Amino acid sequence: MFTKAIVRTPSQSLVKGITTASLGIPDYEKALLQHSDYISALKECGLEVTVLPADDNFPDSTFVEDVALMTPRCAIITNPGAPTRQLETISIRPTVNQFYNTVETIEPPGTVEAGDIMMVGDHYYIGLSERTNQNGADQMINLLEKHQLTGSVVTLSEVLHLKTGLGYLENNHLLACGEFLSKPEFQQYHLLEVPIEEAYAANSVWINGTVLTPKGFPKTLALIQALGYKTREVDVSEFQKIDGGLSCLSLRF
Ligand code: CIR
Repeated sequence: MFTKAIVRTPSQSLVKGITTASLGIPDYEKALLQHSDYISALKECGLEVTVLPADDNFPDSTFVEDVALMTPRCAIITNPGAPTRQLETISIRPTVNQFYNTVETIEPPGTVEAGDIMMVGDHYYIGLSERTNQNGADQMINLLEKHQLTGSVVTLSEVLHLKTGLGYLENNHLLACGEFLSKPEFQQYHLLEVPIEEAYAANSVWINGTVLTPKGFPKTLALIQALGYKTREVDVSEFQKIDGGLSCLSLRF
């Protein structure tokens, strides 16, 4: 169970966030409204939410998930692979320190963005991507093992982050899309195939029995509901325009 979440209000510079999508420029006012509804959804799942102020120096800083990994035993501040995001770690650290006695750090030349990390119980899958390198993944595995947790690497080539294409819904249920459907390491799970036209919805998030899903992906929603989960749709269209998904918008612990 999770009890807390950390989010950061989107900044006006959000419109300059890194993107590979061709969905247009985010509407800032709409993004603020959507972010506020996202916070409501987290609260509905029973989380106490810490809301950090917008930081206009960092267009992507609302995607707090990438700058820290919060485990039940320790927190690990990452070193983002995107050069414009590396200093986001400085402003998240004091907040992480408030909640954890043990805070570890990924050091250069290692890079890790925690959107590349998927937790399944005590095990953490770490995607090797354009943002997370082997050195960073090795450091992450060593730190996890230091705290009696385990990690393993997964290669990926089609998407930004590991969790862009995967969402673990607990109870052995794993949402997967594209290249992840055929990866040997995931065949042990009950794979729920997200249709390629709904690829964005693979990044749905289990929180205390409820699954948050992005609004507008009916096939994936039906797939999740058929398993008996309570669901809550959140419209995050403005974040999708800069490659951000539901999980990226919060640290949950
Ligand atoms: C970026 O490219 O870094 C942001 N525009 C999107 C980050 C999304 N984060 C995530 O998937 N965990």
